[in-house]
Formats: sequence, C-alpha cells, structure tokens
Amino acid sequence: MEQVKLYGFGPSPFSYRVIWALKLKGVRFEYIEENLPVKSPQLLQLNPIHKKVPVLVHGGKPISESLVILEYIEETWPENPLLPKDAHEKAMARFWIRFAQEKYPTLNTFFRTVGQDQELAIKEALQVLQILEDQALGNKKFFNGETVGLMDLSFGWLAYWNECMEETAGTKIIESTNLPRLHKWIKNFKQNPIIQENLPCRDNLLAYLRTKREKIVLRCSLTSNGH
Ligand SMILES: N[C@@H](CCC(=O)N[C@@H](CS)C(=O)NCC(=O)O)C(=O)O
Repeated sequence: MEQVKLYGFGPSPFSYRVIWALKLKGVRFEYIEENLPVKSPQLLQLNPIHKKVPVLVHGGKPISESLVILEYIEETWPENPLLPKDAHEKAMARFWIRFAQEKYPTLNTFFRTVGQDQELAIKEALQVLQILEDQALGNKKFFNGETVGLMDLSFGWLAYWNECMEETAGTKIIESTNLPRLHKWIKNFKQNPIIQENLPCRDNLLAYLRTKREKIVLRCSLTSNGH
C-alpha cells in the first residue's frame, strides 16, 4: 500500500474527522503534529492555498480540506463504507454534511461572544440544532442509520468539542431535555470504540480553549469600553 501521512493539529476537530475515517477503514498512516503558530515548511508546501491542517498525503500526493479528504478516503478504501450505497441516500448525506459545514460558524459563535451577543448566538445555534434533531437525525442511532458514517464524522465536533466549548464559555446548549435525540447521538457516537480511542485529551483541549476564551473575553471587554 502507498504511504499515507496525515498532518494534523491536536485540538483540531477537522483533523479528528480524518483520523476517525482512516481508523474506521483500518488504513495505517503516519500522523504528523503541526505546530500551527509556526507552520512547518512542509505544511506550507502541501497546502499553499489555505495553509491549514488537515492535509492527507497519499503516495506523495497532498489533499486538503477535511470534507474533501473524507470523500477521497471513502473512494480510495471502499471497505467499511461510510456513505450509503443508494444514490438518493448518498445525496442526502452530502446535503446534510454541507448544511453542517455551512452552519459551523453559527453553531460556535457562542464561544466567540459574551453577554447579549452570546445570548443571541445561543438562540441561533439552537434553531440549527433543532433542524438537525428533527430532520437529519430523527429516530436513528447514527445519522447514517445503525453504524457511524461520514455524516457522523462531519458532525463529530458536536459530540466532544462543543461540550468543552460550553464548559469553557460557561453555558449549556445541548441537553437531554431540549435536544434529546442529539444528546443520545452524542452518547452513541462517543461509545463507538474507534471514536472513544481517538479523542483528544480533555484536559489539554480545555486548557487550549480556556486560553482562546480568555483572549475573546478580553477583546470584547476592550471593545465595549471603547478601546
Ligand atoms: N475548512 C477546513 C478548515 C481547517 C481549519 O480551519 N484548520 C485549522 C485548525 S482547526 C488551521 O489549520 N488553522 C490554521 C490557520 O488558520 O492559519 C477543513 O475542513 O479542513
């Protein structure tokens, strides 16, 4: 098999999507941790357009953008399929993956705001989450059905990062009372053995998020004081 390398970053949910897909497929790969504040020459060469992780390198050829990488993985290693076979179901999975990607900024604005702005951000996030709860998830165990698929991997950050972001920002958005199906899905997703074994260290993630949050709160207070 041609060599597979993944350039990622510990706290990055986009990197974890790719790790999960490779692990679910049983693809062996070398993981290279990027130091994002000082990007390596390799990263700048492999992803000269966006200069971001994750980047998958297969047989020396780089692929960027996590959702593009997921599709590549699914096509290259068809074993343990992560997309439905049926063309319409596959199109629907892609529709929701795109929806989640487009709504990603709406879903995490609560972490980047304080006070009234944060209250509004939570309201808007809840509207999006309600759509996922009612229309994308329904009564299924996973978004794909009985097994973890690309939709689950794309929404995966909601199952772990969101919780840590809520904790850091001192709020709670997804609860068993307001979004019972999503809440259950988070449990199911984290109980999958591959996902469970491949999550960032919670303490490290919380420490990373706390530093980010402190900067955000400071910036918001300076802005509101007219600085
Ligand atoms: N749309 C990209 C987003 C990737 C992304 O934002 N990566 C972050 C880490 S979480 C990054 O590399 N940031 C470096 C930078 O913005 O300079 C994807 O899905 O792969």
